[in-house]
Amino acid sequence: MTGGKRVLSLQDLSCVGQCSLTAALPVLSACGVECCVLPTAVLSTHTGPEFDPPEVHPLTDVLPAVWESWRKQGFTFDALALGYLGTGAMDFAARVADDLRDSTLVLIDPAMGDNGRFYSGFGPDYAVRMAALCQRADILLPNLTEGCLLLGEPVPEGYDEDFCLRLARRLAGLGPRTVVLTGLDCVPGQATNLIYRSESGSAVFQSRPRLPGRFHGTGDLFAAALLGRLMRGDTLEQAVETASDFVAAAIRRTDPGHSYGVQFEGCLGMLGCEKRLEKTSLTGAK
Ligand code: PXL
Repeated sequence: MTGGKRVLSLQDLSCVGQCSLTAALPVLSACGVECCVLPTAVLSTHTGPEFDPPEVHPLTDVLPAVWESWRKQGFTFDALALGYLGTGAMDFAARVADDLRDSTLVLIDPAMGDNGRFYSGFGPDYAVRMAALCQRADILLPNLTEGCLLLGEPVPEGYDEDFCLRLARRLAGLGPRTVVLTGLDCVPGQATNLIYRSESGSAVFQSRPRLPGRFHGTGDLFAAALLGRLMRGDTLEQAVETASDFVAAAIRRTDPGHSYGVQFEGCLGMLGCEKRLEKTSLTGAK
């Protein structure tokens, strides 16, 4: 296999829900990146309150055979993205990250909670296992709730930039090279991301006006857009900025009556593929 960048997205397939794999696939494709998938479980919908409790079918027993088949064929990946896994896929995800470690960027979105709480079905034991997995991350991408849960700490109601910086430093202690804390509420009226690099101790805050409302799946969209843009050659700062622009545009585009996710589909063109196609048709190059 030759050509462009190829990533492996390892997370659940919520068949209806505009999250996890149904977000990663279109977003990475729009970035011009090949997205290979390993669904950890098939769910009828995501587990949010907008739906009935979902049908959940973990694929724990299937995953090792798929992985062995790929290993035999010598497949390689430029990046591995881990998201919502479920307890049945934690050990497998650790093994995949270990197998790929030398040549693959590992991005871990420790998807397990938001708004101060665990997602349905997860609890402190899951957070402890996720914290152990985080030592394998090049980039760790939690929201504030997940950051606190990973460290076994209460999620504060109000907090400032200093709190976020201390949280990022302690998350770096779990092992990742870079921590990107997302969707922070540390600057009044703004949604803020913090990029913290462990080696240099450097911290960059990026803020933009906070849009009203809470939306499901925005973390998954952000993670996929960030990774896609990195694969296209953006710096981390540029990639965080573009991922934020994309998610903000998708929220703005979402019909107020649409409750279970954001209608990001009309915003995919922002992610870069179109520009490349335009150039291709102008030059006639492949
Ligand atoms: O968007 C995160 C997510 C992914 N997958 C499933 C979920 C959730 C959040 O609730 O339930 C199945």
